[in-house]
Amino acid sequence: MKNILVIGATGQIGSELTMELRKHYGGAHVVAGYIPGAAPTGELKESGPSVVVDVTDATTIESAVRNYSIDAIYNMAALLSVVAESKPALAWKIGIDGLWNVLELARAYRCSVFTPSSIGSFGPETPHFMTPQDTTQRPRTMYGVTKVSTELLSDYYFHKYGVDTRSVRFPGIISNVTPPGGGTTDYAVDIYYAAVRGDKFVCPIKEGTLMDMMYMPDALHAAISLMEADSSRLIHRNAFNIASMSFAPETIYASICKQVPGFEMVYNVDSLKQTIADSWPDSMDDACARSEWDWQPSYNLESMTTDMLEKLQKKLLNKATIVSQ
Ligand code: AKB
Repeated sequence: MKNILVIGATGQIGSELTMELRKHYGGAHVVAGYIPGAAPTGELKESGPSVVVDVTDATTIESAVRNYSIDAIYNMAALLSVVAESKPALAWKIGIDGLWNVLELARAYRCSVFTPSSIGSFGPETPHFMTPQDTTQRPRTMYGVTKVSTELLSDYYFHKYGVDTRSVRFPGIISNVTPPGGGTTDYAVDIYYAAVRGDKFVCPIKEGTLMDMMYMPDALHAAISLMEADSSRLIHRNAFNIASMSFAPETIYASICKQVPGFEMVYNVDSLKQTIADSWPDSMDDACARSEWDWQPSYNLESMTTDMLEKLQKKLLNKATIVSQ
């Protein structure tokens, strides 16, 4: 059985990815790496080992890799797009210096590595409609610069040293478990919380702005199935376009209104978020992922909305009951 280390295991994607990996490989085989101050709690803590791993400190990664005989690393540590614009040096340190540490250890200990890229790796000169797998990237955000560098450095380690690196370009990820923080696509999560709480939603993104989005179960499935894919079929590696839905704010709002009549949304556009969103694809072409490793999403906007509203209603109701006791 494979032993896996998840770096950034208490973050938005890392927390759910760790639990999903534990379902596949067994709790004892999946180590949750977290930074001091963000220790796992609840099920994440109880269901398997956890250890302090700071991606910027190679010694902490190395001791986890040695102590747990790690074969595969999911490197989920990153700052999201908006926060990276206010802390560019830190975004580089975590995203690239951190990746360097991971790749060097993967080379020494023969681990495979998954480090996600993003729709943020594209820029204003990228073809926006059905963005091809291989095309102009040239992002103008620090987040995008780190993501393109991630793709290039990961491919470099594969070609030069034979390190088994693989990656996908995640769209905005929507989940009801751990909220995102500091991303451009966060509005598509926040809108569901507002609907379930009965609040009016103030949308920071302009009407008509299309972006690729994906429900968390599909994102987890993508990461795990790519890492399990037959390497002889992979023509690309870092990183595959993956897509399941693309929508603008008014479309997700309409989908929620079908189930929450009377829900209100107004616009108060955030200029930084809007500039970033405008530079990203409207929709990506994921034909290479479909043909090279059989990628296929399960959720569309309607089925995601039904599931999000149901899960959040339960979650927020439970919280309210605990607070009132
Ligand atoms: C962000 O908005 O920064 C992220 C992303 C699309 O990579 N969710």
